[in-house]
Amino acid sequence: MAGKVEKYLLDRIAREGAIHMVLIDPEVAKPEQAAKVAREAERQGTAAIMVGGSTVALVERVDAVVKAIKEAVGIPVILFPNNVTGISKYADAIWFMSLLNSSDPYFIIGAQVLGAPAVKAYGIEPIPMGYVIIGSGVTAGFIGRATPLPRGKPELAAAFALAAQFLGMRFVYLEAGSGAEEPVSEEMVRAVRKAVDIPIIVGGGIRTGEQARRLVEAGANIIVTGTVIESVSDAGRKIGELVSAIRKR
Ligand code: 1GP
Repeated sequence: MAGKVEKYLLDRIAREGAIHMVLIDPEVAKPEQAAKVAREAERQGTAAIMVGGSTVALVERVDAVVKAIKEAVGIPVILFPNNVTGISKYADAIWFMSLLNSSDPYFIIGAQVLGAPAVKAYGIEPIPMGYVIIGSGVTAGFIGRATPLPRGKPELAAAFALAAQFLGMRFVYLEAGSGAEEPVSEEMVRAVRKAVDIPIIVGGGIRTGEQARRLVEAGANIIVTGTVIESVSDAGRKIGELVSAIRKR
């Protein structure tokens, strides 16, 4: 059953066609910086803030960043966990995700089993999502022991996404890896769009409004950016560029 945050996302996707999310890595951003970026993001029309990173080891850091963001903005905070250490009780929701192309069962179902009782006890809304790593996969691919999908094989991504949908996952995430040189190809997004009805999340290596717009035109519903927001001096301006590029005109 879809919860409050999921309904909110679906509603915004239905109204706006595609939405933007900022990813904040609690190992990079201090709580006050995270709050500042989140405030700018909300002002520019970003739909939600995701908190997570491939190597998060201390839940205290996740807690501090999530708390600071919650105090600063009204848009939901969704956890994007690398492991059980990514679960903060202060978040609204969690991408309850399985790294479908991992070669290690821990990242497919092991961490999920360990984390599920905490998600329930804290009352965090789980949103089931299939996660697929493409290309080099950067740190996420290495840590998650992924066998990354070749960039030039859109039909493989389509088959993974279809399997995710058939397994009951309600979102699919095509991940090029944080800081990837290139985002997932438009051709791949188009093939996945043809194959599935569930919303498609695309992230990794997206740096410009133009790239985001093209991915949305190919069929992406949620565009996630992290690195580019960390690297520019005017985060508000960059977020504004991304949000306005993907809004339905
Ligand atoms: C990483 O897809 C996200 O998991 C965002 O990637 O940091 O490259 O924007 P970037």
